Amino acid sequence: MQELIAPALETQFEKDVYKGLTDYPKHLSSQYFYDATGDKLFQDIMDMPEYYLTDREFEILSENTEEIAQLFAQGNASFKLTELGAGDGMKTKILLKYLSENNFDFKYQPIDISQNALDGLEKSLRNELPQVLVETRQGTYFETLSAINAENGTKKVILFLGSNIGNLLHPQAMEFLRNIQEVMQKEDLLLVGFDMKKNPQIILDAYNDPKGITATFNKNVLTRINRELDGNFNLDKFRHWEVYNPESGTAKSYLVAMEGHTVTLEKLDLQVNFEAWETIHTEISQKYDDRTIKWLADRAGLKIVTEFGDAKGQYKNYVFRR
Ligand code: AVI
Repeated sequence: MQELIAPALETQFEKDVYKGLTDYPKHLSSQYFYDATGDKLFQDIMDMPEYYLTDREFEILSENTEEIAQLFAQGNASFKLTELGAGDGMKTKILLKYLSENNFDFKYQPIDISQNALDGLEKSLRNELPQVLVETRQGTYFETLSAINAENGTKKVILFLGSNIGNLLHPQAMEFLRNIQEVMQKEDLLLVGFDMKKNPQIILDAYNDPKGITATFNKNVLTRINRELDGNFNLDKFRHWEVYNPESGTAKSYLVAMEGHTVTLEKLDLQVNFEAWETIHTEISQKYDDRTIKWLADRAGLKIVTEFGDAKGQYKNYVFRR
């Protein structure tokens, strides 16, 4: 039996897990994949040959570094480069290196939900690019919008790379872009990485690798619940399952219960029943086409400045202004 009276839930994590596991169908947010283990697993995913997204964006930023840098600095001597969901900053370092070697006047503000990722990034930048001024900030995208706006008067260039926007449903993505648009001034720019629709098999393979790294990443949310909420999820009782709808462009990740069983989360005073084959929806990874990007931008009040694509036409970086 599921507990019907909600106990006092303190953190957002507790509230979201409680809601997600008492809703039908069940769901958990992919933002909770990212603890120290999740960060490492995502690094491993980015290194997998099947996960083409990282290489494609790396290619775009490497091939167009000078043009992008000139665009950032246009009309202004100095700017603040804010990166939402910076992670390990691996691709951003291409831009940071060029900007610092060519004496552009800028400050780098990486924002990430994971303090662990930010610490690693700050340390690596101190070693690799010590002349870059870095000011990290921990928080969710929505929490940190105020940080973007902190220094009025300085040109803002906002980066949202790695197809992170794809982890938001269209209404959330629209709201998110609109919130950014609202803190942008006329000369500010927003550079966003979009994973484009393509052969559906390529997409499925990227989220369903044979070594099971993505499966472990998906299940990490259960490990985290076990650790932080005194849970007793048995990971072997769940299977990672990926579906991709080529019409909507939505890839969805699920954890499927392989047998009926009950899980207890002591900290939430909650027992969760799973029927055999019941699902927990954990992530969406949206794929785009130009038409959908234009539609999103219009609704968010953003204008397209330019776009950059990779040679295979698999991925695009769009630049927007308000
Ligand atoms: C972070 N994000 C853009 C990744 C994606 O492609 O949706 C997370 C990921 N999930 C499974 N593999 C990678």
